[in-house]
Amino acid sequence: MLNPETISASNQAAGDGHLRDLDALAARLQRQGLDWERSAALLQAFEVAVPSWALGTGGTRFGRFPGGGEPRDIYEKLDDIAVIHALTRATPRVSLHIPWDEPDDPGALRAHAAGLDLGFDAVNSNTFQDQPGQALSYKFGSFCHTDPAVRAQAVAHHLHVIDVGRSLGSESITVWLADGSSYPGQLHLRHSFERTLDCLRQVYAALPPTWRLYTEHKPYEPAFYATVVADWGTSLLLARGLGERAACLVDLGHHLPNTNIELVVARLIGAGRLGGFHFNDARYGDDDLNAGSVKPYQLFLIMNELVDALLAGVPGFTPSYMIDQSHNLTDPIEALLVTVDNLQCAYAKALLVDRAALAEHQQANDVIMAERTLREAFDTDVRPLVAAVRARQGGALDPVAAFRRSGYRAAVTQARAGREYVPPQSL
Ligand SMILES: [Mn+2]
Repeated sequence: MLNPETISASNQAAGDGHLRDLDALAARLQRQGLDWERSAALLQAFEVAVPSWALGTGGTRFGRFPGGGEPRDIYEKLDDIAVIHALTRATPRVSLHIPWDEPDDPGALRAHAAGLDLGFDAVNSNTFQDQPGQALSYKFGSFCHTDPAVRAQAVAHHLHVIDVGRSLGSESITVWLADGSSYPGQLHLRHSFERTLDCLRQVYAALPPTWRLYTEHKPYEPAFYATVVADWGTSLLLARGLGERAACLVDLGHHLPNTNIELVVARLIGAGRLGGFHFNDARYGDDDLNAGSVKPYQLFLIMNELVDALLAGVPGFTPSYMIDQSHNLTDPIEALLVTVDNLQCAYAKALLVDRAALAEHQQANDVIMAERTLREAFDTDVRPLVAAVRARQGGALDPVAAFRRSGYRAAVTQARAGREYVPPQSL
């Protein structure tokens, strides 16, 4: 656990400069007629789940370069997530992957999490790999497979994941399917979709009444020719084919270059089927970089759609926010702290958009002023506001600085010696 005195010492060190910056920002927002306290309250309500697979060093096909003190089991992963939550006050839930982080005793894990002030978000299934001792292979797909016995095995796995999630207190399941074909002719395109929908119907029928089911689209990889759930349109077809509690998850890295992701988000909100996000960033493909690191304006424009829907009270708008990243070069805890900060800053900027002015400019077709209204918010340095919101909940003004001051990494590097971390692939 992180010593709370570390956070206050770090905040003390940054205090003077922070207060001057905060005063300047408050004065600016007041001049603009923006409601500072309302924005702060909405920002404080922004929460994002941390995936259980992001706490160790990831890797690529070219290699993996592990750092010190990587968590060796799900209990140690929760310890690390508790540190992130203590510093940011914005990550109170864990998104668990089955079987990578399947607990032997879900009740014990749930109690351990509660002791750390953590709960559980969506549970994630895995039918994109074969597990030791598994009867049938997913080499040629799971839900889309031509063999009904493989499909039945994949459905049974999902029912098991729901069972585990139920004992942990989760209320949703995320299904990411690697199903698809790498060569033309390999799969019947229509039939493979129908088989997938049929399997998902069986999983949906087993959902506890309060649960939601999310499907995540991905244009390519590991299937290189035709992925069954290749795009948001297919994901929406699945949601509509299942029922009201099925919705679409948008992984920011799962789009082809130049895709207008904020438009995808707006469409899914309009359809009442935006389930949530896997936040990350990408320059080329599914890079799994820190959210907001490469395309911060895109992240802001996505957040702008989310805040617009929130403030408009769009019916059924209850998205679930999760991170999905791989950390190959950086300390995973620090990378996640940076991501949470980037998400909070983008969200804060979206909260500061003058929506009344924007609506007027749109109505009047004043293109220059409409775009300028968005840019005005994006160009505002909101870091003092974000830091203040964190600090008033007991978090750190500068989470990375506080983390480095804490000596946590050095301590766990000593404490966790002796058993090796087994890295998963990102979803
Ligand atoms: Mn994902």
